[in-house]
Amino acid sequence: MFTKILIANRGEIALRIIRACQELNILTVAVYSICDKDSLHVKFADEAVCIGNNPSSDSYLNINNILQAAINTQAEAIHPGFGFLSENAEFARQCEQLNIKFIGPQADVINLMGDKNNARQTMIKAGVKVVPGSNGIVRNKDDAYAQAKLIGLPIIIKASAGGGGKGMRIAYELSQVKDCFEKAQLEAKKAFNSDEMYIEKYIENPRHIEVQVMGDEYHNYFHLFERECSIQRNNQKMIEEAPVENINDSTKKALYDNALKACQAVNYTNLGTVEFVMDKEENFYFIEMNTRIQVEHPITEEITGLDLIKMQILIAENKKIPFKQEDIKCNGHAIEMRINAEDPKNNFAPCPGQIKALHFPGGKGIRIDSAIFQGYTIPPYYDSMIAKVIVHGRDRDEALEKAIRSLTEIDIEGVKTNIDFQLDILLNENFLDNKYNTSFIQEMLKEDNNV
Ligand code: MV4
Repeated sequence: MFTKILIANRGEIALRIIRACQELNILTVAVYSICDKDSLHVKFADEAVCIGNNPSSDSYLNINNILQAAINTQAEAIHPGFGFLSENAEFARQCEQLNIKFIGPQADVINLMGDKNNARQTMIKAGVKVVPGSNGIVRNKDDAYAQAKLIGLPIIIKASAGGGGKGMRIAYELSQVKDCFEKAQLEAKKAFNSDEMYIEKYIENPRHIEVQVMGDEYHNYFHLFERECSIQRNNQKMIEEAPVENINDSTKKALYDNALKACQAVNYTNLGTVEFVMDKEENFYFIEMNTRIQVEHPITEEITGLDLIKMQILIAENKKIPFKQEDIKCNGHAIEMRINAEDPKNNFAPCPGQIKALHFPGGKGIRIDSAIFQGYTIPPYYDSMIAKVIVHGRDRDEALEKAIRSLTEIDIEGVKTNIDFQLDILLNENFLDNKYNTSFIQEMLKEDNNV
């Protein structure tokens, strides 16, 4: 058992992890930047250490300062949350070397999955369904052209060091391929200091469906059903649902089998997410694996009844997962809405500032994961997500009803938010009918402009 864990994060996820630790009787160490000194994660943790100035590169991304804080407070483990250092293999490696348990998979696995081309090649070898595409790295524009001819258009050119949508270019015609490749490669070099590119067949207007997985140190692998994450804008998810109600049971079973195969292929430990794109015919393909706990993990908690942060800690303590796959049942339907301090009328520009008044919704099946309060000032240095509203109902209709009511009850004053925009989505006929894919928001905004 751990007696003390350091949480290398801030905001609602830091609170979420502190709460899980408290229920497990584990002491907590918060870390914070200057502007976060009065925040709730500092207040609720047993100890708190300032790790630097406001820019995340000086604080929440500062490996040395965080490790020093862990050493000074004698923390036995570090939970990285999501974002920041959560998928930094170097950080995980340094933790391993200091004999501080990194709560996540091994550094080698983080490293492997962080290289998206490597991940793809590993999955091909393991027999996981991947998108048809290049067999390894595409070196130059002539190579790209030859590959595009073989694969067939449209294609998507991706940076191996990318993921989450950065450094990607789509070519619909052969004549665009060389130009697209050079632009994508230049972007990748700038953003990731790596010019390694690979190419896939572009699946147009796909659904973005992911499977939550976990594995312990004893080669036991579990899936925790799927999440629909197609409501996104610029690769930022806005609404997620679990489970997916309008795909065949045989498709679901195949998704789980592929996700578990991915885990087995790399001896995956701790929690992870296997991402797929799916077309209208329910053909699905592996695209990436995320080696962290995700923002949208609460919807999986709601449908399974499991505490995923506790599972992460238990697995990190080298404990065997104390149940069987058949014991995990999917109950009802959950929806998460990410509330951001941003202005949908100004291209979703972040809106930091002080919360003047605050009222959160409540009732059965309504959960708020947030670290804001009346008088709190949202700093401009970090991302703009300030709350997650998570609802759970017996079925999708009941969850939708709770979702809409929640967003009508919620009141956040002082900063602009995406709440009304979220309501537009929830009340959209296609959304209500569960007929949507990753192009949903883009199409909704297009229609708006035509009025
Ligand atoms: C794709 C794809 C279609 N075909 N790959 C988006 C995030 C990253 N995890 C991978 N992504 C995609 N990969 C193939 N072969 C569609 C997406 C995708 C997307 C891509 C560019 C811009 C916005 C997007 C939104 C959703 C999905």
